Amino acid sequence: MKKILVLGSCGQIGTELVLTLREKFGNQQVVAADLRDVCPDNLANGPYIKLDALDRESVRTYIIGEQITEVYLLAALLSATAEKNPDFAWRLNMEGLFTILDLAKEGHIQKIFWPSSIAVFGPTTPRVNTPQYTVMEPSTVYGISKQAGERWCEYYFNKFGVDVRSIRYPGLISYKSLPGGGTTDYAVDIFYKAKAGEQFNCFLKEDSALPMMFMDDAIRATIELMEAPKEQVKIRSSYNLSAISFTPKQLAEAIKVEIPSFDIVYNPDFRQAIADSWPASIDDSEARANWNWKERYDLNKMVKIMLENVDLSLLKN
Ligand code: NAD
Ligand code: AKB
Repeated sequence: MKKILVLGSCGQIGTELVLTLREKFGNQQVVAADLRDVCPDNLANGPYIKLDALDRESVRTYIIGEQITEVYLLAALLSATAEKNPDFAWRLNMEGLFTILDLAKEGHIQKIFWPSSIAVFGPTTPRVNTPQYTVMEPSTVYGISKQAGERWCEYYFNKFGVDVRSIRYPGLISYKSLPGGGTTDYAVDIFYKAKAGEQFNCFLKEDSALPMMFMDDAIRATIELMEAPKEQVKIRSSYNLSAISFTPKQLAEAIKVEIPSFDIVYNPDFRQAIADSWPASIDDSEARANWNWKERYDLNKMVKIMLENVDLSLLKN
């Protein structure tokens, strides 16, 4: 029987991933783990453990002792936060991965999910419809760590048969928890201001196009990839995945259809350079061909759902 550990479970992806995995496989089969002492209310329908991804011995003891079969490793520093603390970002983003890859190599874990990002691409990558295989010269510490992680995942698969699966997520948009320090966070923050009836001060330029995805699509893609028969998972570095691409101006216009008084101003900061180094859109034909990926949410559908559901009280926690 499956016993799943989601390490880094209290963040933007983990919160929704844990709940969806529990619906699918049973509450007791999915353990949420993060740095917090106490389980947050929204994950209280199943087991929670305080676990530091950097504490190799504790992670090993827990996974071996509890006979965990699958690990989703989400603990990381995202692009904007990582630029402020590059040494720690490199350490966090790499060491936890080796701990989990080694456990799988030793036969303690059957399957791993490790997320990569569009940040693996860089300023010399073709920006439009970025192919799966192309020039990759990331210019952020976050992107360098994700690219290195991809190489190690593929290496552990080829050399040791480790069943590791990965997606290069675009910017993810959701309302159940707040984003954790990325360059694409503006596309979530904007909804809180729109709903509060306040002006939004955007940290990217109005014409800065980036690949994005509604969280429901991202969670479904993650579980579809993890449940796909092994032979269909032909890429063991990480899959390009796409759904929507838009600029801040296009997003603001879609919000104005729902809230005509919505107002936005643009004051680009250090995150603009990060966005400029990333693709504007992604070619994900390999994911579509290998495991039948297809998105369900477009810009307008996503905007309507976000405006209906963003909860301003989340900002107070
Ligand atoms: P997040 O920052 O919202 O959540 C990360 C979680 O990890 C937090 O709850 C944090 O407390 C926890 N964590 C940090 N250090 C830890 C440690 N040492 N031990 C245990 N837990 C620790 O991030 P997210 O948006 O949920 O992203 C999860 C993963 O997906 C990351 O690897 C990120 O790079 C990747 N990703 C996210 C996006 C996105 O748009 N959200 C896009 C591309 C890739
Ligand atoms: C970030 O902006 O850092 C993340 C990502 C695209 O990896 N959302």
